[in-house]
Amino acid sequence: FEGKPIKCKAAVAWEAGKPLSIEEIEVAPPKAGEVRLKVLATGICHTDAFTLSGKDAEGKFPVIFGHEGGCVVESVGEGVTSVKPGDHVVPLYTPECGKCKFCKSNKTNLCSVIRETQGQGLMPDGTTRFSCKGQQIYHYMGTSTFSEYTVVCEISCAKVDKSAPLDRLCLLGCGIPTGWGAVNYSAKIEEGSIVAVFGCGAIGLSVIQGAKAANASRIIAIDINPDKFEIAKRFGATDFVNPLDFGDKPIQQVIVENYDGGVDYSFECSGGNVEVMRAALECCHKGWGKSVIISVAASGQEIKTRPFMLVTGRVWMGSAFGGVKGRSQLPDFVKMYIEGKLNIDDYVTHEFDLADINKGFEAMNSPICIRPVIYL
Ligand code: AHE
Ligand code: ZN
Repeated sequence: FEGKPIKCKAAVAWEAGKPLSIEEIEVAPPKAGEVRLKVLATGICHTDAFTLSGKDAEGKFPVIFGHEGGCVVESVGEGVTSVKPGDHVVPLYTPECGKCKFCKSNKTNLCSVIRETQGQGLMPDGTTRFSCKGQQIYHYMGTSTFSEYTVVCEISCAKVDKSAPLDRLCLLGCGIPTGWGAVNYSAKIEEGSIVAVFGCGAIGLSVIQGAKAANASRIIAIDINPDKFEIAKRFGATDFVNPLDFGDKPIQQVIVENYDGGVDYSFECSGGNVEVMRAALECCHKGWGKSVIISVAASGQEIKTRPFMLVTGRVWMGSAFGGVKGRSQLPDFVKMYIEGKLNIDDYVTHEFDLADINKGFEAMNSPICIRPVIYL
């Protein structure tokens, strides 16, 4: 297991709020329980941009971002048995050790054995595998896919079918399972449900796909950008509501009035707007409506509602990575994709080479952008 360091290119974020810079970095060999991956393609998620902005309470710099990777195993550290060189892997920011209290519970996917060091940008032994110009570079979300090579834990590797293209499977690293799973694993909606989706980005569209797969009777796409409605329709939305069409009237009131008292389930995919989170809860039907918070709000933000909204039977919950236990369940998503039951291709609205990764971040601000895919 005496692997050698690899020199390669990576997009390094030296400090918050600055563009990424393409650097030659050194990637140390994987230690025990670790795997070194060649990254072929990666998506950019709003969470990468969010942490780059400096608003993430856990943000550390310098760092290599990226958590939607399509990868091939280059080498494995001591004791690694579940993957071997040449295997195709999607790295997981929510790992699955299979042994901890969380993994043993069927109520959660939040495996916690490496969560503390992962949040500090470190591998479990408290060090990093990346260096550049003599400086240590932090890992991000246990994945760091904006690099030609990365090192992740074995428990963070979802092995995937080699017959599906990695430049599409990379989107299974975050956006698609997060939305689809929130519907089918976290909320577990029933057939015939009326569903409201706040925000039609990659997460919202995945909620829409998931709700359609679950045979929801109405899927209401809510967005302040009407350009989103055509794509939402393609993914399965049946109704469209633009809050800007109703002046000062709170959108929750519009939904409650127009949908016979409100929706059975709402999913908040707004990109961290706490007012939208409130609206999503309050548009739920009295007695049973359930609202799922999915998006990430800036450090210091808080949600609120009248307690009466909960006393009268609404439920407020959240979901991370769609409640998906990655190593055991990501292969199901790959199967759905191969069988034509899960749309991934239509998410890819922009494509860039690593050298142009900052153009990918700029594209994220465009209303027609769902996901940029970066080729490494
Ligand atoms: N670090 C932030 C919170 C970030 C956060 O909530 N991350 C989501 C995934 S975002 C994917 O694009 C998540 O799943 N979190 C679960 C976890 O264990 O981090 C903060 O507020 O400190
Ligand atoms: Zn993400």
